[in-house]
Amino acid sequence: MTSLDDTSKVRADYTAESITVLEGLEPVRMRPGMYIGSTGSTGLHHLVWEVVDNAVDEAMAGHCDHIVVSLMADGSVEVVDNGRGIPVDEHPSYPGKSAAEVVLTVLHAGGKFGGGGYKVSGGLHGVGVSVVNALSSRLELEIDRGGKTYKMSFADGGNVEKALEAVGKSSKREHGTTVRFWPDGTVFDETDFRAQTVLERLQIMAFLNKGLRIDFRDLREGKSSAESFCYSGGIIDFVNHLNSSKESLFKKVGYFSAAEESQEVEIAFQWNTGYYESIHSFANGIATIDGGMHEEGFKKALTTAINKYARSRGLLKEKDDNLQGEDVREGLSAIISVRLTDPQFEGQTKGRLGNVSIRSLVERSSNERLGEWMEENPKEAVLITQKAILAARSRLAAKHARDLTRRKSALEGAGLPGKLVDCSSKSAAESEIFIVEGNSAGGSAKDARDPRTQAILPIRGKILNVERARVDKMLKNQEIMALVAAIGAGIADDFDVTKIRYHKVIILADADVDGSHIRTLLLTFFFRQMQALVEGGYVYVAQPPLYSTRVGKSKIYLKDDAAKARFLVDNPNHKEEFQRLKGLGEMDFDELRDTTMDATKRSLLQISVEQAALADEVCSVLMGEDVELRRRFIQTNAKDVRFLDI
Ligand code: 0RA
Repeated sequence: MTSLDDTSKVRADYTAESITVLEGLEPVRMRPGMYIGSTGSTGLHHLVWEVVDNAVDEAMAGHCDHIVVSLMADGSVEVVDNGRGIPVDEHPSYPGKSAAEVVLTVLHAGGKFGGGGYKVSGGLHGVGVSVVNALSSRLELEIDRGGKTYKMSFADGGNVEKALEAVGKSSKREHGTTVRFWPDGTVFDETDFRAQTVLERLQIMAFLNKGLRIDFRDLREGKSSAESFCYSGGIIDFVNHLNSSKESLFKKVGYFSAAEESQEVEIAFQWNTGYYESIHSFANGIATIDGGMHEEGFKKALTTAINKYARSRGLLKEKDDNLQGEDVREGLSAIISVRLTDPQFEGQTKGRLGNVSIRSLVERSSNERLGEWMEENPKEAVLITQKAILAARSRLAAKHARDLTRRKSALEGAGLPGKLVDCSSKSAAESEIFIVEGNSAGGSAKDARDPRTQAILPIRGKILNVERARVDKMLKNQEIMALVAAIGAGIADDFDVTKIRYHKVIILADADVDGSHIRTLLLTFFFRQMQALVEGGYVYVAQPPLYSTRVGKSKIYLKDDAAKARFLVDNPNHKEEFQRLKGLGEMDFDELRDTTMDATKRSLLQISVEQAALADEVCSVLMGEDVELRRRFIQTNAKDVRFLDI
């Protein structure tokens, strides 16, 4: 029984005279949201997707290889394809009406009527071109089929203005359809199309339909632009595109496809050296941003396949735990594209594919083909497995470190780093920790402190470059771990600012270039791993003075050159020499106390998020992975390549 018969059956069932039977396209105009989601910008663009999907359906059926989408100067949109052309003969169920008229004026008549032809079609958008007609103030149709060109036009939401007529011999193309529509300004909140939105979708359509050329033209006033998308590699090109700004783990992109009677799957995958996973999945060309059964099937199979490989090659030993999904997907870029007859889009935003049958197909085929692929590409397989093993180690190390910092309840003082000279106060609000560069400075700081409220943590040398290191490495670094344990509030996602043991975390480093380097690294670390600490205003930089001089019997300290100049203006007869204080380590403990640590005399700089972010940026550029960025930065700042001057 066809859907058209269904409609008449439902109508025959209506008995109550109070029920108004909606005719033709009326329901669409009454409740546009039901058909295209909204009458805002998203709904407006749905009109384009609908027509393009119909053309792409022709391509999927193997009858079309070129689509041109134009945003016209008069506000209309034109979609030209070289598919079979909408049938023009009389429709069997609608005596006297052409099939084209039925497709454009009967709901759900879409591409599916006539029994044959379409295996699958864009589910969500597959409401039919008649919906586009219903929501347009005007629609023009031109069909080339059987050597002839036919024309037809509609006005005001799908009323036939000019019946279908043959206007001559086909000259421009052998066969195909041109739909041009003017979105109805009385239906939509706005009728301005956004070129970028259209472009992005067309590019994805081109990636998902290997070999299909899709041209885009923006012919609106002042906006002229044109793009052409065609990918001979299909989703393999898509994966390369995703990875283009990253460093791939190996050149090859993995690919396989599988099909059953009413559903098919196509998957391309590659790994990069990064730590994020980016899997994009589609069902009938529609993005499933919340994943669903197809993604589940692939993920499960991938984890199984890599574990199996790792065991069979002895890369994972008997005593080792299995690799987890997140381990094997670290750095993975993949496209999963499925086509099926009756896609079920679920969830609040309809972004999840719910068909259980597709999970089975994807999982079965992935199990088989991923295993084969790894056998055939041993170099790549080993690289992937090693990366996954590293990821697993990193995950375990991170968990271990988090557990450790969690367990070591700060106030008990258990597990505090040996190098920490803690204060006796248990009140975080009045406690301070000085992170001091170098052991000798640490020594004088210990003598100079107020033992009740001031703690000292000496750190040695340059701490690890947190930008380049991965979490597990960072957590193995003694200086970092001492810092994390001393502050006592965890790290990264686990960082809990309410648990910090000191309300002032003070960086105490020399005023020279090395000191500035240490400050930049520490601030970067705080910005990245303890952001709430910076946001809460708990991070400070101590400012030891640059100069000292004698006035009578007492010694006075001057913060910087400006302070020295001011002093000389105020004391024109000052004859004593100025001493430039070199390093913290060279100061006596009382000197350090009076200038830098004594809360009544010192000057502290409270670090803002902006300053920390800047440190992070300087760090990223100077020490990050992007060699090119670093080269450019150094070239453009050649006069003054220094670390952040805080
Ligand atoms: C109904 C049946 C067939 C194709 C189409 C509609 C069709 C619709 C659109 C909309 C834009 N471009 C289109 N191209 C085709 C099947 C035709 C056949 O079996 O020959």
